[in-house]
Amino acid sequence: MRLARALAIGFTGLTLTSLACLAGAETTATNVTVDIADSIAACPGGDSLGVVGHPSRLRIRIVYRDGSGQLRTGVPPESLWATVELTSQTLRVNDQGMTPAKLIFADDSTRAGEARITVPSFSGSGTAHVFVFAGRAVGATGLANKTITVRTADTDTNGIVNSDDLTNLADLNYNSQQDDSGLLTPHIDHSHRNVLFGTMVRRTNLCGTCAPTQANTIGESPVGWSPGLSPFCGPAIMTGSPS
Ligand SMILES: [Ca+2]
Repeated sequence: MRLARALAIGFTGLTLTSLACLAGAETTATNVTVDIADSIAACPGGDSLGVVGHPSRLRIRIVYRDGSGQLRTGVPPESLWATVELTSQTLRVNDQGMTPAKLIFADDSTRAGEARITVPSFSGSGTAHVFVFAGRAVGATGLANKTITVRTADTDTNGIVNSDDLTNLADLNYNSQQDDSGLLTPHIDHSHRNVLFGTMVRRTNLCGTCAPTQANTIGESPVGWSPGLSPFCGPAIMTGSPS
């Protein structure tokens, strides 16, 4: 068995949390490429309106490389996150990311360098400022930011599409014409409560079924508070050489 280095894993209070103590300072904006979707045409139920060239969800694609330019696998989702700050009173983010802005984590660890952050449900229409970060919530590295436009079939922002939303319906297909009612009607009764948020995979790189002291298990060293007094840190057994 190769036991190489211990990586501090973050806790908040007494609960394992999504905030990791990164080992080293490998997270810098120069190592990361970020693509943020724009001009979104959305249903609050996360369904697609089928408008070509206009995504139905806010998807943020991140490509993460190490200091040598190699694609990194296994960067945990709790180390890649975004916030969405609304810049229009008529736009809402449903169930996540509302004011004050909440952290929206990556769907999963990086695979071949790539991870994605998804915001699946909006209501209303307008603009928002998207910020993408790497690292801990306090002192995180800003990777990218962008102002995006979002238009949805939920005109009155009550979280569900109904016939009332035909009044003052937004230009959902971005063609500057009032020809959008046909895009709304297939989504009647679609609600933000239909959306599955997050991911069904694990939110950690640790192995829950491995024997103790094996790679990717929690180590035996004492735990303690980090110097910043925010995360509660413990050891994890990792493979590879120290860096
Ligand atoms: Ca239109």
